[in-house]
Amino acid sequence: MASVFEFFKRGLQKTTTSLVRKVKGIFGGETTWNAESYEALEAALIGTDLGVVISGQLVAEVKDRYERGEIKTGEDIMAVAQETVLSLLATDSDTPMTVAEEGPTVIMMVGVNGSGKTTTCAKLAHYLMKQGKTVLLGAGDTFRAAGVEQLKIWGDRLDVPVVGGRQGGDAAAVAFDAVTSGSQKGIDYVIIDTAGRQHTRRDLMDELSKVQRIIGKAKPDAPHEIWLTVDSSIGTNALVQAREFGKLFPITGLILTKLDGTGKGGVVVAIKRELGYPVRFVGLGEQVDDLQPFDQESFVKALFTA
Ligand SMILES: Nc1nc2c(ncn2[C@@H]2O[C@H](COP(=O)(O)OP(=O)(O)OP(=O)(O)O)[C@@H](O)[C@H]2O)c(=O)[nH]1
Ligand SMILES: [Mg+2]
Repeated sequence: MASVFEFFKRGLQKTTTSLVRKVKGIFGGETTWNAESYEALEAALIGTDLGVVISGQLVAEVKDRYERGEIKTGEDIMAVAQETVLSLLATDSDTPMTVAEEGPTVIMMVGVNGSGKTTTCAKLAHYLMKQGKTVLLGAGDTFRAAGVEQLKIWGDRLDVPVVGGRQGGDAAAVAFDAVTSGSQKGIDYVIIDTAGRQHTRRDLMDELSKVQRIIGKAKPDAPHEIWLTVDSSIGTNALVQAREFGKLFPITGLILTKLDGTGKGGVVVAIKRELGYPVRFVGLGEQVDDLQPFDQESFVKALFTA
């Protein structure tokens, strides 16, 4: 079983390799460090989508330590980066996930088209089942022709019951039925998939609020968690998406998907720092096992370890 650190290491490979190569290129020779090197370092850090603010703070720290004679190699820089980013994030105290006192805990998955909602519902079901929990999936994407079918295929594969409706049917009704069924069957977790939507579409956002409201009719304390999936490969745009979604919708956590395919893994740090949403899980591939609970320390270490 791979450790959490190894999972992140693998997922962040593209980001880290590219950063390490650049840092070696800048600081590998015998040259003394000057304004030009710092500028190049800042550009390399911004390239990982860590964000301008954090990148700037990091460079200032590196410069300060170099001038005090404390560091002199590219490896030292990575160590400083690791330490500084961890201390910048240290004040974050993530709200733990809310779990139902009685009956199923209901998690609603929301996000823009193609960000990984449906796949994440399946991965999450698998993860919870490995912890000995029972799970039921609600196929609330009645919008897209294959939306319900896609989740049912996952359900069959994982041997998880799926409550689904017709295409074009009422997503809120499906969610209601899923939560009711989960309660009746004594299921631990009900995970509700929803149709992809842009935050700019007010009508679709209203529809999503309705799904949330109707879930509350089926079980008054639900939904317990509303998770936004964001595709980390879009880098800084993921931050914009999370910010805009958060303005319209009470999200309680983030799932950062597709971290495996991107050189922009630093965006996780930027999102945490700027928006403060707890990152619940990260997606590191297309398989059912490729979902990892987020752990800040392992993540930052993996990000800056060559
Ligand atoms: N590499 C990689 N691919 C992923 C990950 N998560 C999802 N995908 C892929 O991204 C594509 C879209 O995933 P879906 O789960 O269908 O996304 P969605 O948000 O449900 O999409 P819509 O329902 O159309 O809005 C699929 O091909 C997934 O296999 C991940 O963590 N890593
Ligand atoms: Mg989907």
